[in-house]
Amino acid sequence: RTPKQPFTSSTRQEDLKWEFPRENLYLEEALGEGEFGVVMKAKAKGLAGQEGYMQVAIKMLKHCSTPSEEQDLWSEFNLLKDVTHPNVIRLLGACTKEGPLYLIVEYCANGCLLNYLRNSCLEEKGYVNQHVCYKTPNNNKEIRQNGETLTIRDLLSFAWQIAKGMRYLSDIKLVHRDLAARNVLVAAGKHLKISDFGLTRDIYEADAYLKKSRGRIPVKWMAPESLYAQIYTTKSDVWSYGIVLWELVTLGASPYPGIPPERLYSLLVGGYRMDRPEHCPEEMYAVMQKCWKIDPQDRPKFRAIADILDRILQEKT
Ligand code: ACK
Repeated sequence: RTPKQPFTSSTRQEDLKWEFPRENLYLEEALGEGEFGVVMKAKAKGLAGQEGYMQVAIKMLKHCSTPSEEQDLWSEFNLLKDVTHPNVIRLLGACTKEGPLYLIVEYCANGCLLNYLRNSCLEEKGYVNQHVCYKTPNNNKEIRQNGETLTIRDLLSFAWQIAKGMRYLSDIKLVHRDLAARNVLVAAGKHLKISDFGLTRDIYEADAYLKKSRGRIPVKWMAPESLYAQIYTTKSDVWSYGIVLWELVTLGASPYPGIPPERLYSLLVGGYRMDRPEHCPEEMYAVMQKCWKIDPQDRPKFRAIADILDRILQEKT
């Protein structure tokens, strides 16, 4: 694997091995929209040597997207070509010729983790605790309907799967930069896949990536050094991972409820951290606290986090 090449036409030519005939894609409904992208459900005929039709998701740009957003989608394409891990979204092909860029990725039947959590209830000690269907400022439902009933073990397994996907990304020296429950997908069988690589940047040589300015900034998921100095490393991904753990145990609540984003940095530097949520196992809160150490070097590696969760899960069987 070589460092990511600058965006040139030659970068496009190598893409032929991923090329999939556009006419063999049958677009269905939109699954969702981001700031500049659209994700469509689709069927692909004869993809990856398979006979018949395969359910896939297609990532594409909106009509109003800018050249820089187009470049982000190309960069996501280039990164996804090199990633193969069961807990990271898999690229299946692309349409790069005679039309807009389409990235064909595996379809995750249960959508994004944030919505999935928000539609779920927590089963505790053998009964469904309807009131652990958290009331959050933007999700003020007391009892969720038609969702999953999850156990603490499910939540620990989710935490473990995300840690394994992140361990892999950090091993290949990729910094995600936008790790959050909204950017993790839930496939059948409660399998999680880390997604949304649009902002991911290669850190092959440099230890940190200084971001260029972009639109919406996910302040409440960001490490203090990212907020203050736009420094993004695997260690800032570890901070965000701690926030994802908090999202897991609150079934998708919004972090730092009631705190305006502009006050967050000074609170964090002053030592403020979110409390242990109700129903959060002590060991899981201990991991969160380690992820939120002010000095990035004091935060654990994803490898260590995955090992801790593996051990907790084994103890719970
Ligand atoms: O919760 P959702 O329906 O699941 O809302 C988001 C939306 O698109 C914007 O990201 C859905 N989505 C994105 N990628 C996929 C995929 N590969 N499979 C299924 N749903 C997806 C996501």
